[in-house]
Amino acid sequence: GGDGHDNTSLMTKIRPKLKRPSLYRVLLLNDDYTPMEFVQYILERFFNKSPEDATRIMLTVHHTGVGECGIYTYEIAETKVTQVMDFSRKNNHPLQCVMEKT
Ligand code: NFA
Repeated sequence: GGDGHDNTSLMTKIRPKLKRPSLYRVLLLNDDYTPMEFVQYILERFFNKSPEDATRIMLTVHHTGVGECGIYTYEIAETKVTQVMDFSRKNNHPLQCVMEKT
């Protein structure tokens, strides 16, 4: 039929209904043991931060308990969290990385 669900009738233009992807904030959480330099390295390696931004974000986490590393679509945010958690565990640091819907 030509009711818009198919492409069989003449003069039917399809406009795919595109939905914007939900966005997720990736956060680092403070702890008493992870070295500051390790957190800065994480921010540079996994979140492509400049050394200056990495220091600023690390200090925000240190002083407030939490800080934003970036905002991504679900799959990318999930990958970042896994990369940070795996790398921290491999280096015997308790650093926690989480994501939250914006
Ligand atoms: N609070 C940690 C320390 O004093 C540093 C840190 C910063 C840890 C940011 C985790 C996140 N060594």
